[in-house]
Amino acid sequence: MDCLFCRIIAGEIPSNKVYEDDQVYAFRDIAPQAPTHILVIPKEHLSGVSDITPENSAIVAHIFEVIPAIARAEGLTNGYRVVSNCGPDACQSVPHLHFHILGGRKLGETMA
Ligand code: DGP
Repeated sequence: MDCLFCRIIAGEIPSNKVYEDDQVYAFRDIAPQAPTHILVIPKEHLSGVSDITPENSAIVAHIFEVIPAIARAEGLTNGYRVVSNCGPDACQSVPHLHFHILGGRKLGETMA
């Protein structure tokens, strides 16, 4: 298993967990870009958004149920941003599908 996030899910690499269920793991980003910066990942290895298909997309729906629950628990009452970088042009650095939750301050107006 050479995927960093699979190793985090397996507990081989320590992480600051904020949520876990049978399908999803969420933990604090090691290099936060906002006061709250959490990564939400499926336990199933998918390399990124481009790996989502009709056969596996239920996990994405579940992740998007988990995200607002995490945001509520983190007190992000004034809003937050959800980002998923996909591929080299988007500067994806870890090839395991993940959604960034960014919040805790007024974020920038531009996304690129
Ligand atoms: P991206 O660039 O969209 O692929 O985001 C990958 C994120 O993963 C990046 O914001 C930093 C974070 N990250 C990388 N390695 C680790 C790690 O070992 N632990 C944690 N908690 N986050 C990591």
